[in-house]
Amino acid sequence: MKSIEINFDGLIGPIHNYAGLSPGNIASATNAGAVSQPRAAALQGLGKMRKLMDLGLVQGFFPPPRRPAIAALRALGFQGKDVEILSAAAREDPLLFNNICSASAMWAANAATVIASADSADGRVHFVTANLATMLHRSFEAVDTFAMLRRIFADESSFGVHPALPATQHFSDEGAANHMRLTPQHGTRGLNVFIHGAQRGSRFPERQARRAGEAVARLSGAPALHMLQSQRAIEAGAFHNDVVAVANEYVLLCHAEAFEDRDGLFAALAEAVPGFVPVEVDSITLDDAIRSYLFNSQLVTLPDGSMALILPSEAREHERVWTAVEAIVAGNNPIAQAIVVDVRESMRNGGGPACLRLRVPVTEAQRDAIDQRFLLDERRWEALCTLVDQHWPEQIAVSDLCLPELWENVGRAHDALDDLLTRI
Ligand code: SUG
Repeated sequence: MKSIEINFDGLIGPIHNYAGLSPGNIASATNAGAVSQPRAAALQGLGKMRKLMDLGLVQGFFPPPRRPAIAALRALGFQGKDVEILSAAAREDPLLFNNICSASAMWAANAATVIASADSADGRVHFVTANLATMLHRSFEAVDTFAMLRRIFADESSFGVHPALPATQHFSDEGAANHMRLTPQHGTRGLNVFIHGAQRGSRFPERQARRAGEAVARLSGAPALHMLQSQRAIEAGAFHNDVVAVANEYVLLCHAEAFEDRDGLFAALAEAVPGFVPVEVDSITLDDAIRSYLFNSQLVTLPDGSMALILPSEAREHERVWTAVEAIVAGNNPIAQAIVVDVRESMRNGGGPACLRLRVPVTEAQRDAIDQRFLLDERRWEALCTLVDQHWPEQIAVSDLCLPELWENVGRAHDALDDLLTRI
């Protein structure tokens, strides 16, 4: 059966800001306290979506959850009207307050792990919502993400949407950012590779537990391989595997130091995946990889069967990295083009092109079963651009987060989005 992959990008929310909430994510720490540009950020994200549509790919989007996350504050005992709750939290616990103001749901690669129907035991596409248990600000996403996935993928004969695993270190789960599916082609049974961390005394948190991948494989019945991320990569700032590796169908593009047991992984893939092509890069350092986000590219199959790498502009501006990109494109592998996109506002929080999207492999029938409002065509894309232009704030400083005027503006932007979703 013909299958395609749909990229669902997180629409960057109106409260996008730089509060420096992710230790181990070097861009987030470096830009802490900078002034953000939510409108430009969301338009950059929409520009990337448009580029993929223009390449002939099917593109979806996820609406941002409402922020500040007042429901999370209510669950923590804050009471009263919305504005009273926000004022009390901002006054009594500024750190918690910044955490409930994050627009981090934009990084849809962390929303869930997706198992293709060709791999699952019951022939449905499975989504296991990520608990994002390691970072407080990200842990608030799971409840909204689960509800959103149930809404968009509501057809239970096509899709199985699972709630998050228990939100503890034992099962800490950052979703598809630590999952790679290797297969001869999208519609064929593949091997699901789950990359995890471990408690190794690293200077940065190891955010993915092996047990999370094991649970996802059990819940979906998918053939799975569990491999350890290299400690050096984590210590260099690769807080998710998708900062040092990306796979598409039978191709794995990765940094030479991405995995603890590189030889074991390559041998297993050569055996399990007919036609497996590794494209390993050793001409740049891990530090180069993390600064440029070369491996946080989207690797996509174009309608003519060739592959394209969708890279952040930071990779184009880095001399050694761009030389490596030119060698990849000229090399003996299916990657035929390198296409540069500007997602700088997201990059400054450590989110490149691949972080901003969740890949959903579907058959034609499954594609039709998706809530069509969330699949973009020209008209919907234009409508989202107009919405952002009219309602997203131009700038936010971290100190603005506690201003009632900002809460009102952001609330109106979310109301306008909800209204658009009833008409789109
Ligand atoms: O979880 N940044 C995100 C970036 C996620 C990137 N995703 C993937 N690699 N798939 C994170 O660290 C920064 C938010 C702040 O500091 O305000 C943040 O959450």
